[in-house]
Amino acid sequence: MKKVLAIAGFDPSGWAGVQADLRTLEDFSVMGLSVVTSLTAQNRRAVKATLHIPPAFVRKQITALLEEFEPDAVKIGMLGSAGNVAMLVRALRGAKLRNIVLDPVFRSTSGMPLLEKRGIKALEAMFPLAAVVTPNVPEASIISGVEIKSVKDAEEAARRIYSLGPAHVLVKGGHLKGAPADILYDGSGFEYYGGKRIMARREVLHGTGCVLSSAIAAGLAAGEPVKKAVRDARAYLAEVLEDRMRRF
Ligand code: PXL
Repeated sequence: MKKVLAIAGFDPSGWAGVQADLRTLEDFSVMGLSVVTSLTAQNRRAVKATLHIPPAFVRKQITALLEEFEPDAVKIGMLGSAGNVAMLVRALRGAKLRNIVLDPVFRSTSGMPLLEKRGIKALEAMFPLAAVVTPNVPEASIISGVEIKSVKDAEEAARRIYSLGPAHVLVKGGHLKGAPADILYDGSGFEYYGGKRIMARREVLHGTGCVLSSAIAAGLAAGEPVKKAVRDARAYLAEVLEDRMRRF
């Protein structure tokens, strides 16, 4: 069985963070391993507080898992502190982990910082290790310095983020007006993923970035190329959202 290591925060609602990651990985029939970087107190509407796990303890979680398991892919989400970012860059390099999907989580929709300011800058050292980075529009703006109002702006942001070293950049267009378009850049061309906008309550949309990046990691673990892993992950997320709207 293929294995994916998810390194992310803990959300007590279970809709985001490592619990969402594990549920997604289970749906893709891959074994999920998870390391918690930060505890949050939140419901689906707002994050009330965070408690970042000290880097030395996050490292112990990773070391313990790598002693027994060899992950086929890694999903990285909320990291909390600059110290966690720096530690993880060293750990990823040292363990020669591959198929790294980096979701740069900076802030909750409700406005709570999920990564310290210094951590945002430090995260750039992780980009060259990533098979794909998956910023949404606000995150892509912060990383690239491009104010994104259109798909053209998103393309420029993707080019600039690519220059920081990841093999692929997926800018998720959900925050843009109009029909949502995600764009994937591999240094030579763009792949466009369109679709109809799924009109869901904010609660139902909570944690969608976590689900998408885990689903991409599951595809990479199974040996899929990034383009196909992204296509399959988006189809899976659409199914998850339809199901959530029916049931929750
Ligand atoms: O979706 C961003 C996110 C990621 N990880 C954790 C979160 C959130 C948003 O609240 O709590 C743990």
